[in-house]
Amino acid sequence: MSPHKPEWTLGVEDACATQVLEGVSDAHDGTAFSPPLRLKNASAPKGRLLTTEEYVKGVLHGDRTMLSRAITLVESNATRHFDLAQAVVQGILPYTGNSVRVGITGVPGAGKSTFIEALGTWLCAQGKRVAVLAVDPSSSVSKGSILGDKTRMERLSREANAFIRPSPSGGTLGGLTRKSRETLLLCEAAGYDVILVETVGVGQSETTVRSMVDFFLLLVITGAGDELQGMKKGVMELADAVLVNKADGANAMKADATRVEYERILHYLRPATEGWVTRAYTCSALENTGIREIWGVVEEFMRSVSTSGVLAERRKKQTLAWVYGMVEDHLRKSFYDCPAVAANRGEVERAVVAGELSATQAAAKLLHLKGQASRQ
Ligand SMILES: Nc1nc2c(ncn2[C@@H]2O[C@H](COP(=O)(O)OP(=O)(O)OP(=O)(O)O)[C@@H](O)[C@H]2O)c(=O)[nH]1
Ligand SMILES: [Mg+2]
Repeated sequence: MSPHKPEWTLGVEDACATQVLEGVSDAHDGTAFSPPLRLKNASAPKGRLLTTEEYVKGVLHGDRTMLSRAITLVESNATRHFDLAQAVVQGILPYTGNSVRVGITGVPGAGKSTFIEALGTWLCAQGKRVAVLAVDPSSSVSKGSILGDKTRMERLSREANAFIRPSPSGGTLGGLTRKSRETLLLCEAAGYDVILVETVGVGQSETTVRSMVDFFLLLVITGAGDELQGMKKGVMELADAVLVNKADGANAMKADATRVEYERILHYLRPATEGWVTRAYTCSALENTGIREIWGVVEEFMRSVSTSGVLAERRKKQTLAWVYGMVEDHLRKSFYDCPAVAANRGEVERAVVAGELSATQAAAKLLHLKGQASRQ
């Protein structure tokens, strides 16, 4: 694994805003972990782990290389990196909380990356610093979807005020959640005003991203007229805005009809955020229309929830949910990893299926085995 500049930087060495690093992939015990990434032009001492203070200072100075290194540390699955990473997160914590955190989801091909490129570039032109992260549970195979977005993030990746980081790869969704949250906090401490988190619209990753952002945007497209039937009601209930993308050319009218249809459905759904009405809009990420308007919606949302106290309450709840999420992950893992449980599971399962044991008795028996093992 080696750090590299993305090839879409077109050889513009100094103008490159992005050092794209691959996610960390290794065994959970850290045995296969590579040494910390060493970046070209790194301002920090090379070849060794830095001290907590060096990481914290580097991140707070907004040093992009140091930010990348701190993220790599947080993404490491090696136990020997864990304590240092946590000390760094602890150190930057007082400097977090000042950005607008926006999650963006949508089916593959909806135009999320193109939209992020358009929005991110526009925000940079407004003088904002923008970090783009991805949460992609499938990235252990694909090496992170953002890494594949060579053409679509080309402009943004050359912005001095942009920082793009692909999804960490490997590990469980729980592990991914922790890493993504901590990465978000690091970017915030490094002074990014807006954090855009892209996630593919499959399964649990939307819920994960919803639980770490302030504003959640659902990007949709027009289909053959049956697009709404395929849309899970659950995802729409997470959204603070629905944005119909690709409203351009011959598709513009259809996109507006789709928007009206979404508005109608949203009317019957529970809003994702107390005191906020989720509405549908159109845009064209390709032609750059509707981009500043949707940012206007985000700003209005932030004003409204900041004043009402809903934002503070949401962030508090998200942090607590994160704590208990980690507790549950740990409990689940320690249960399934318990040798006594593993040794007896097969027999208990057979007995339940054969009707010799009720499901309740079976659960009690396995938990008893776990309890006994923990006391030893
Ligand atoms: N006409 C039109 N095409 C668009 C627009 N936005 C994106 N596209 C095209 O749609 C395709 C998919 O865009 P992406 O940005 O890669 O979509 P994505 O949602 O990030 O896809 P995944 O990362 O695979 O989930 C590309 O060919 C884009 O050029 C738009 O506003 N109008
Ligand atoms: Mg994409």
